[in-house]
Amino acid sequence: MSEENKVNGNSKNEQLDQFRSDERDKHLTTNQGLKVSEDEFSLKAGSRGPTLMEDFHFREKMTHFDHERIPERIVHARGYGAHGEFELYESMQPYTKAKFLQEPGAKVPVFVRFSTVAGSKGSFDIPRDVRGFATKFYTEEGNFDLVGNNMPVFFIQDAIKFPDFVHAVKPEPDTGYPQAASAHDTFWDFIANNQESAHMVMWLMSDRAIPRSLRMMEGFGVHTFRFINEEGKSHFVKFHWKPKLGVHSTVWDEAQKVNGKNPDFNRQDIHESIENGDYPEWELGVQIVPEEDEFKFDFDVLDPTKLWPEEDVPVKIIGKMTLNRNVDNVFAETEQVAFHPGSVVPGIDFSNDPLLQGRLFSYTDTQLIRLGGPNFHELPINRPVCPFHNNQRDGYGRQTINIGKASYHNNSIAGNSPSTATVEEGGYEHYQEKVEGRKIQARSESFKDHFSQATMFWNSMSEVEKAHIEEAFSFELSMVNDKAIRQQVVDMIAYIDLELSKEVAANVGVQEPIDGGSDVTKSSPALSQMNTVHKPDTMKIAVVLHEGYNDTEVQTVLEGLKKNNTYPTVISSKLGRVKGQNGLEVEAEATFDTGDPVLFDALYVAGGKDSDSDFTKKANYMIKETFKHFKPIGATGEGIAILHENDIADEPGVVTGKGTDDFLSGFINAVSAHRHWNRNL
Ligand code: HDD
Repeated sequence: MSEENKVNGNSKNEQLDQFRSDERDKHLTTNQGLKVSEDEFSLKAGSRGPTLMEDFHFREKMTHFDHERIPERIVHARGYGAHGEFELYESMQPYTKAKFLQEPGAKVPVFVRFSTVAGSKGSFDIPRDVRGFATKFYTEEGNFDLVGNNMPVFFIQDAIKFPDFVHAVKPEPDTGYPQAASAHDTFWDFIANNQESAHMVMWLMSDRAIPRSLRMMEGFGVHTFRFINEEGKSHFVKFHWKPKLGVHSTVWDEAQKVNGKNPDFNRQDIHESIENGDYPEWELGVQIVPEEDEFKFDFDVLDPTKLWPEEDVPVKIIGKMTLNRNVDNVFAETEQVAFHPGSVVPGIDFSNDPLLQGRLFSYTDTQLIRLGGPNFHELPINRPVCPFHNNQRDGYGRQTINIGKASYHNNSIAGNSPSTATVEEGGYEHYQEKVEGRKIQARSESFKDHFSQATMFWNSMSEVEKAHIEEAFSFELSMVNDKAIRQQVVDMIAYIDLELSKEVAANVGVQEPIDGGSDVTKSSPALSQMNTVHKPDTMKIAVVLHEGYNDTEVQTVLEGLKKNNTYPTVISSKLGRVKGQNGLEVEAEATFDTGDPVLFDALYVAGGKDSDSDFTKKANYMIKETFKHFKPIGATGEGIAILHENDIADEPGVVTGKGTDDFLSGFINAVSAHRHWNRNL
């Protein structure tokens, strides 16, 4: 195990250490431990003869290789995982008896897996899609899995529709495309015919669906859960993750280009930030509603297509999660991790949300096929850090060697052990909710308003965000071949906002809706990304220069950028050392071919006295693309002349000057702002 992995007493890390294997400086052996003397040539009858069955090393190596793949997840196949810890700020003792939520300062190890939903494992990182945000807390009372998304609501209200929804969004069965995209007929046909999706579709068309970084998105438990305290009292609770860096997104044109230039953009971004020690952090927030207030809202708290506006039910920040260690092995950890919303600890319980109820079945079922049997809980990444004992036995891949005769309950030969625990001893007791009703397959009346919160979401958006939503609807529906589906969706949007539906109708070649409109005026400012945190930290800056640049200015700017915790990358016509006019040398780490502007958050053009027309042409491309995506641009020295060719020097977020402190602070301010939306484009 590498030294840096020996992090301060993290119990999960210590447990994983028993399973780590470092192959360096070791002999190559078979799986039976036999040292191998030849690994390049199979055993043959003569050097030009046939391979012999007897070659057990060849057979073992090949058989293992042939079985290296397991089924990818039906959804959330493309994931990125990392380890970290959760630290509690404030005791939740009045609300829950969960041990890891009692003592301020208490820490528990966590493992997080982020994911896209629709694409397969080898798809790209920034499709327009929901992101999974699944956290496993390894607590002393067992694993608690918070299996959430980066959007607080969902497409459907009842789990029975999940297979239908997923079939609709996946590549169409008769063609096998499109990959990782909702912009196709079956998805929108599903939406139009299952209008409970209206609110979630607004989120999906918003900038939230194309995050700049996994480190810059919120997470939500989505469903209403319960906190149960020591006295057995229940409160309804919703979970939130709030990123310390704020919520930031790409723009659609940029996202599409990133997917080609670097399909691993998001995973590389978070991997590198952890390696650099810029640990991503989120604060955990809870919204708490006493059980007595269940019916005080104009929506049903059990309906997963509804959120609790933060202005009505404040988010109480109770702790912080820090991701501080990348995985050692993606398959062993990120691929084999098995989440389950039903993994809870005493003090946390479920609500009757019919989507949650169905999920409680689905996750175990999927792991059985995906991980090949009932012993997936024994895989190192899935093991709780507390002991586990029961009478479950055998099955594929069993690792535990249970000793003794008794594997049943009740017994006398083992003194009736393992024994159940009383509630006082930490035994889990399901909340004794009183339930009455007829067995019925129906949607509750209280679940029937599909549009009010969709309109509230729309009302809460800034003009820029609204424009993006309109463009997203227009793009997606333009990809739908069947005009009738386009019409149906536009008619549906009319019930969210009539004006929006008219604009989209005009863009996608269908009739303006006649019916529709909404009288919902409520908005929730917390939903707009405009009201988020703005910091320069970890922003990636492309620094474009050529031989003969102004050494003093470039040096000041490069140092200043680093001091402000941004990541500058020098880009020039070719890799290697680039000389300034007074002999300073900086290393170009990317060329115009590899350092495309869509891969950076901002651009600084320093130019150079010796630059040629090819350099200027490429620098101009960098400027145009960066400008078009509303990102900050700075220029000093010869860079200013190149900038002037574009006639944008007076535009917002464009900073010029000498490489002095003034220029630097202006540029850093522009970088902090992230995007400058009020540009003349
Ligand atoms: Fe799910 C995976 C989140 C509804 C069935 N889901 C999965 C993952 C996340 C979510 C983050 C990836 C876990 C990982 O990284 O391994 N799912 C959600 C959220 C939902 C939701 C926030 C709605 C609020 N899911 C949902 C429903 C069902 C499923 C209604 C089925 C009834 N989800 C699955 C699954 C997956 C899964 C098929 C695929 C792989 C896995 O479970 O382990 O069982």
